[in-house]
Amino acid sequence: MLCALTGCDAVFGLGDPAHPDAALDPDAPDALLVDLDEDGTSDDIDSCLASSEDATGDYDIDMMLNGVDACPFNANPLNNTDGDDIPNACDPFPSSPGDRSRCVMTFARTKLANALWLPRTGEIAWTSSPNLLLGLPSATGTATVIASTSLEGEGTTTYHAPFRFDAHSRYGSITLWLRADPAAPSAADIGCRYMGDITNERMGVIGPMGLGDPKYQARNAGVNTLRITGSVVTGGTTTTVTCRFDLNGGPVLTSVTSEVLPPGHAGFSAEHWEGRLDGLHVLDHP
Ligand SMILES: [Ca+2]
Ligand SMILES: [Ca+2]
Ligand SMILES: [Ca+2]
Ligand SMILES: [Ca+2]
Repeated sequence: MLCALTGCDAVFGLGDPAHPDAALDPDAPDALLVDLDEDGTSDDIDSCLASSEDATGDYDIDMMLNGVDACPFNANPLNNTDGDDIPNACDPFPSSPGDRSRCVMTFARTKLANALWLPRTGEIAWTSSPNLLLGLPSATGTATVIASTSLEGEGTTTYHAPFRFDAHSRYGSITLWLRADPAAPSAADIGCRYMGDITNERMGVIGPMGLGDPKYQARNAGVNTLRITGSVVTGGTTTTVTCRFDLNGGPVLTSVTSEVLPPGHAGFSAEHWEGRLDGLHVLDHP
């Protein structure tokens, strides 16, 4: 059982069936705060801001609903080297047990998506329609949304994001932000960026020092699906940031660098290119 140790409800924030009104307990601190996903658990103690439809969908059509599928975007992964709850195909640390699925978002409820993913000042919002977020930058602009609240869990937090994109030009980028300033682009923003230039595609950690440890790949006009897996350690000062890129299901390229971690929230940017995001799987590793 995927949820035997922690309980699916706890991991997915579906509420405590033994204490259905726990979030409304007047003695609880910060009770009656915002409850974006309307599951009865206020955002400040809700480990997963996703709708019930997100949990009951089956993105990869493997007969395991998203809410209990430890690998929600990969059907029937076979191997699990470390024997933890997460199969290798979507395990950010496949030889280190302890990874846990924290939340699966598929943006099924547009009202929730619009409340959680807010545009940055001066940038274009991603639009939500059922089951995707769409980033449509202008010819010269950037479309960015940043989560209105932190999605980080204990220890290391990993974001696994399957993008589709349409590269109209040689120049453009898709970025998964690990921590970014919700108010405005900042030199301290850090994330995982895939970008095209005239001759190559580059991918790596984007952070205060620029694109750290970039990996290069010859241009391939046929690339149109991209999975970015980015991990960040919570609460550290200088630590390791890992970005993993999987292009069209092909070779996995990994970029690792050490950064001073700024405060900030997860988000997404599309520059020049149209980006579509089908879902977001958040994992933690206490
Ligand atoms: Ca909630
Ligand atoms: Ca599934
Ligand atoms: Ca594993
Ligand atoms: Ca692991």
